[in-house]
Amino acid sequence: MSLPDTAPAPAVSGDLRVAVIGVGLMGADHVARLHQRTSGARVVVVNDFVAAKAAEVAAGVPGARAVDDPFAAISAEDVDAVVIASPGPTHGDLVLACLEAGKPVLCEKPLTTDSASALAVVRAEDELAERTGRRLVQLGFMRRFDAEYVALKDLVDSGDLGEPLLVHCAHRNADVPPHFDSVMMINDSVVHEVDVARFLLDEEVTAVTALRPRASRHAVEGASDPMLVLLETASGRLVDVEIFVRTGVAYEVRTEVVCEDGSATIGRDSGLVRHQTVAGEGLRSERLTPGFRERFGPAYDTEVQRWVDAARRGEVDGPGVWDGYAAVAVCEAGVESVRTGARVEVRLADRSAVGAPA
Ligand code: ISE
Repeated sequence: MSLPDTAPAPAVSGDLRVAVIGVGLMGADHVARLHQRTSGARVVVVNDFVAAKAAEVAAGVPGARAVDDPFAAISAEDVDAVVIASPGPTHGDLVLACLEAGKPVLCEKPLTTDSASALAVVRAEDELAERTGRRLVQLGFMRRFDAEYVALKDLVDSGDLGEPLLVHCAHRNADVPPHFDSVMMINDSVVHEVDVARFLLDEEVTAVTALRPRASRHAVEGASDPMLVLLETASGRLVDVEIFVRTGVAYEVRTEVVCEDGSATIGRDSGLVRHQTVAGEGLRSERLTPGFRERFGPAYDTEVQRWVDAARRGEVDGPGVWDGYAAVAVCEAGVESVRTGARVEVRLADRSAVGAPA
């Protein structure tokens, strides 16, 4: 691949003109978000491997057009920046195309589907940053923009609770599609806790053990649902993740950090608490969040707005290419642990050897 010799156009004075690649659930959400709730941006190009879907989404956004080829969408002259929300296996090549075109990109997870190709993207962006002084890739780890996670991170960083020692996470979905197996439970779901662990603790995950207890009768054939995934960090902290994707209840994402002088929890859904007598029994109830788009809707809005603002300034303001690579490498170890039942060490490249962040 050939990267641009000169610095990519650093700042955009008018609206950031965005191409959205992949308009399934998440991509269509991003189109609506950019169109309705984001300032300083407009969607000009929409692409999907189902051409009719792209045409339908584009038709709902004045000034947007559908483009059949994702690479043509990226290189289009009137496109300043790109959102990638297509299936994971397409991400690596699309991100490389954005680097080649010198365009900022917000890529949904995963960066790529294996650590070797993810590292190649890290190297490509490092090389570009060295020559142009500019980074272009942001990963869609939206929890870093969620008000509760930000408050938790601020508290941990403040040192008020002392050193963090353990993190307990629960990640439960009411239901997922039939093809969602144990591998997807790691790559699509636990990947968020991997990023949360790295975000909250500011260190790398070095080993993963996936424990497969008795499966729920709702688990699909061959899948281990629920699982307990244990992450070890470089300084010896432990993060346990309960992943349970067919609870039949609601979307429950809770994180508790246990520190030397106290602990803190988020994700309790503590909104309106209702007291009522039903069938002669006094009940107290709270509404549980139905799904991740409801739970993290405001976080996605903040993420995209900050991405747009930063891209217009010629900067990246969020998790970058290394965070994407580290998450892929940890999940790769996690998948190996699911398959072998063994504790698997994460084979992470040396950050300094591939160049520090600009
Ligand atoms: C989904 O792909 C997501 O990214 C959600 O944030 C996560 O909670 C869910 O488990 C995944 O299936």
